[in-house]
Formats: sequence, C-alpha cells, structure tokens
Amino acid sequence: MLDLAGTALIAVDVQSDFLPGGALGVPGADVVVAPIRELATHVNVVVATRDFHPPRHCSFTAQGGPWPPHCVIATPGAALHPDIDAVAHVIVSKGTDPSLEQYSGFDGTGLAGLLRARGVRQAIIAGIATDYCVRATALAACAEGFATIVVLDAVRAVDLRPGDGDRALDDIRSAGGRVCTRAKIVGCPPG
Ligand code: VGL
Ligand code: ZN
Repeated sequence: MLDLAGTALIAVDVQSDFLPGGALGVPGADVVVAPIRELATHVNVVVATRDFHPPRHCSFTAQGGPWPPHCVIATPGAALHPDIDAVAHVIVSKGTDPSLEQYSGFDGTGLAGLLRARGVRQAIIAGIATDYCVRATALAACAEGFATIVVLDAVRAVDLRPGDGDRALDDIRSAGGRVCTRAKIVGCPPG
C-alpha cells in the first residue's frame, strides 16, 4: 500500500476509438477500465485526458501523419468510456489544434498548475496507449516534479513494433517514475 495523500489519478485517453472496435482500437485495452474505477476511489483528484482532434488534424494519414482519423471532436469515437467519465473530476482535452500533436496530457493544458493548486504531489497514471500518450504523460509528470507511478495492469500498448510498450515502461523508470501493479498501490484485491 502506497501513501496516497496528495495523489491524482490520471486516466489517459480511455476513449471509444482506442478501445477494441474503435478507429485505433488497442487489443485488450478494455481491461484498463475496472482497475481505473477502483483506483479512483482511493485518490484526491481524478483526471481524465482525452485525445480531441479536429477533422483534418496533422496526425491523420490524409495530412501526412501516422494515424487513421481518430477521436474527432463531436463523433462517438472521441467519447470517454462512460465508467471513466463517471468518476472524472477534471477532463483535459489535447490535440485540439489542427497543427499540433499533443501526446502528453500536460502539454499546453495547464494540468500541472491545476494539480499543484489542489495540493497534488503524486500522480498515478493509467490508460491507453502505453507507448504513446501514457508514456508522454508519465514522462511529463516526472519532469514537472510529481512522484509518478504507472499502473502496470491498467495500461495497454499499441506495440506497432513488438516491445514498444515495454520500452516505454523502461523510459518511464529511467526518468524516475515507478511501475507498479494496482494491488501493490492499494494493497488489496479488487473489491
Ligand atoms: C494516442 C495515437 C494517436 C494515444 C493518441 O492516446 O496514445 N495514440 N493519438
Ligand atoms: Zn491522436
């Protein structure tokens, strides 16, 4: 059981388009929902980030980017999973500027200041995808000075190249973050 005083849970991009069946569906990613819901009951602040793109975002293949269109504003694919929406105190949108990619929930969103203003010193990070937005958000949390913990059993990777997810976790550890199971964080089996 970790000391969870002054802790925020950041649920990264648990959205229809990143869940199985979505435009950029990550296999098995729906497993993140239950542990996130459970962790949400132990922390002071729950943040949900969402990828929230205009129709011709620079990350889309038609614009020369690497991804099919996904998480387009005002489409069902952009919707947060309802169970995550239900527990979030703060929703942070990113990737809303057509010409900017923002994998990190801290990138230009004011999230670090918002968390500090609420007395947060520690960030527990979970969600999708380990090798993109979870990685970027966790590295930024470390750089902003938050004690950072990624929940091993509440993240899933795209793994475009095999091992990308594991390498992302190594990068987070190298930056001073920790990677722990949900049970290790809250010290008990799921309720
Ligand atoms: C993400 C690819 C493109 C993510 C966002 O949330 O990890 N991945 N846009
Ligand atoms: Zn995106």
